[in-house]
Amino acid sequence: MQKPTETSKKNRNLYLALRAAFPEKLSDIAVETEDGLCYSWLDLDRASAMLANLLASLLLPDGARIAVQVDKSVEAMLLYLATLRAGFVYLPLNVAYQSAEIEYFIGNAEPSVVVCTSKNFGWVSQLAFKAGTQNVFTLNADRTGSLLDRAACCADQHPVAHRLDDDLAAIIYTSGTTGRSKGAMLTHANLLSNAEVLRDYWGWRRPQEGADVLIHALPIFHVHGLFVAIHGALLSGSKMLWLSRFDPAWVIERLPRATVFMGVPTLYVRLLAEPGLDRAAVRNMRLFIAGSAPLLIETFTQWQERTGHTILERYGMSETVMLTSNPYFGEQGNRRGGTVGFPLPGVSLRIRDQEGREVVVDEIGGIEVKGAGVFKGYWRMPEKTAEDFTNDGYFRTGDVGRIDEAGYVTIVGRSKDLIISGGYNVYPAEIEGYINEMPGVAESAVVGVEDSDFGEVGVAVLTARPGVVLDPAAIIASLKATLANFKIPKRCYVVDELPRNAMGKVQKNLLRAQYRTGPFR
Ligand code: MCA
Ligand code: AMP
Repeated sequence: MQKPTETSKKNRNLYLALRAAFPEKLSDIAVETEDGLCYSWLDLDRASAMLANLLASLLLPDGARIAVQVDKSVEAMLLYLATLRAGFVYLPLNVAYQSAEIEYFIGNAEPSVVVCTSKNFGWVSQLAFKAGTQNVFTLNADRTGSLLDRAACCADQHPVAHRLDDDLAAIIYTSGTTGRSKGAMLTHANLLSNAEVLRDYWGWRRPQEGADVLIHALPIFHVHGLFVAIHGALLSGSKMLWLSRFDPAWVIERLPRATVFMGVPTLYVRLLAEPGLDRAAVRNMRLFIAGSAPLLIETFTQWQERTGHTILERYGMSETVMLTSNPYFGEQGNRRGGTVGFPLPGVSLRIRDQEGREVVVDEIGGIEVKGAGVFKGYWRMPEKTAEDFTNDGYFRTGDVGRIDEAGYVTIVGRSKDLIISGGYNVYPAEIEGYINEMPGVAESAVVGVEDSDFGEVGVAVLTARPGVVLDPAAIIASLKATLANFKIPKRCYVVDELPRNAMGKVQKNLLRAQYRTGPFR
């Protein structure tokens, strides 16, 4: 066995790096909510210490997972920081998930602690106890619940747990093209290295350099809102104007006091629909960043015309954190609409064709990546992990793209059957699985079609068993009772048969073309 070197033994807990970046004046405001509630940097440190002490007092095993399905709140962010601090593994879950989805995540991840809202405590705790979880706490957006009650009795100092680069910090579940969701295991080094690269690449300003102010309007159970936004602000000591949900009017009201905004394309589309979005509103803004889904060139151009700002589009994944970005600093080049910019420092990105040959400039192929942000593997799925990596260690993203002469990467499609709706991923295979189980359904296909608000939305096309008359509205109602709301197809059609190719495979491209438009939601 290799003897650990001094560097490899150093405490590499991500929280240490975030904490070290807090401004000197800890009494300054770190987070301000839409209700005007303010948290100082000292508050963040003390409250996360109290929560970390609570977690530590539970005598959890090493590597214990802390599963959290709560509404967005500053306290939920503090719980994330506390989990890092105490050295456990954070497992955020979309609030829209319903019981079948939560049962799978809890069964698969076997968390030692589950935190849910009081409203869901009945069914979530039942699922958790059944799966062997010993501790279930509640946390509500109004700062009530057993988690904070218990933490209130804990000390507000906490020695940051010793963690190495390769130790897990978080598991982010991403759905699979076949079968159930996979938990992407992200380490302290994955998250910290990416956060440091983005801090420098996007020119985050330290308080002494004029201080950035971030409008945080994204959910905090996915990479974008939880890591890219929060780490960016904390690692530069920047204040966050915290919104519990995205409301375009709230954002516009805060723009004059802000310098940075991050959003999925739908947020930009909705902001453009507001008459209050003008040059005066954005006069102090430094940077608008978009990602998680393709930003339409129309949105990019309209934004430029209306605000005078050029949106910086970047590209990433739950498995890799951020991979590419358009430049911030002018000397690196222009921000080009329709592209996702250059591979970030430390990211090796290549494009290969189906035969595994690296393609030439402007030729299309599968995007493969390597770098410090690339995850450790899928939780308890070694075969799936092995399948998604090449022999020489590149991760196959499932995205299809090209690189132009100047080095800009453009994503032109996906080899994975995936719909990205308003920045959320929806896997047709999962929805089809549920529809196919419904009485009277012979088979189904779910396809993504263009949508002016969400970018893309799902449409379900299905056939009935002989002699059965299916009601599309009843199919949708039944899905709504089972699945997270953003996964529900916006339209549903019953047809005589699904188009197939010579191999018998459903031709989803034909369905996409045929059902591109239709009676709207
Ligand atoms: C809500 N609905 C949706 C979506 N959101 N339908 C399809 N796609 C969606 N994304 C539906 C609801 O089911 C409901 O339908 C109706 O729309 C209104 O719901 P509501 O909750 O009021 O919606 P909203 O509050 O307006 O939410 C829209 C939103 C939200 C703000 C765009 O979806 C959002 O915050 N998206 C951001 C997702 C995100 O952060 N992704 C980053 C992933 P009904 O009325 O029929 O019930 S991280 C990632 O992708 C990678 C790593 C990366 O690169 O960042
Ligand atoms: P997830 O890991 O579930 O958050 O989703 C990651 C996927 O989102 C990627 O594999 C891409 O398909 C997509 N994605 C992220 N950013 C962009 C972008 N700027 N443009 C196009 N697709 C994107």
